[in-house]
Amino acid sequence: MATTTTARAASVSRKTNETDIHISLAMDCAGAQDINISSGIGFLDHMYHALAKHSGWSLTLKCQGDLHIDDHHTAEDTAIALGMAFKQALGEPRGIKRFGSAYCPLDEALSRAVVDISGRPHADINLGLKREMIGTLSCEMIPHVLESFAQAAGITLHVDVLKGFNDHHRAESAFKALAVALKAAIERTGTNDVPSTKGVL
Ligand SMILES: [Mn+2]
Repeated sequence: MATTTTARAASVSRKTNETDIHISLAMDCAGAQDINISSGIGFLDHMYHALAKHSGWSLTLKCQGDLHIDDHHTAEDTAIALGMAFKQALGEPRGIKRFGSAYCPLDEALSRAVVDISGRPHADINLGLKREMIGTLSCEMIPHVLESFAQAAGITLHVDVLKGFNDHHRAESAFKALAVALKAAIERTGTNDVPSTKGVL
């Protein structure tokens, strides 16, 4: 059976009374990536940029959020919309490796991410951040961003920061590990197989 090599891409718009988000995601862009992130929260942009860069994605993410209240809705809703875009771009999980894992260091910090494109959303996130904020992003929102992404993407995700003194490094190494793990999990096998004993994901 012929295998599909259709470019995996999606656009998502998500508007509520709290946020107005537009995302374009293309997954197979290594070597020609175009990344343009503007959430209104600098450190969140930095994390999404790292995620896109090390996943090999092109990603445009624009959010107009209610930052006059706080960072919560913007952080959560951008993660939900990105998860929706991921799921939509991937389409039926056929002909991919399904599992991916990675360790990424950033200087003294070290993170591990393990991904299963399972269709069963589950997130177990342990970042161990000590600060209240990094820039204008609440540290409590950083695991919530990863949980929200996993929920919307329909994936199983375990992220653990294993070492590190500096919270910026801890968070960034976590997003980089996630990126590398996702890149592995969505890698094409060259078959059209559904990677499950059930025959469906
Ligand atoms: Mn950094």
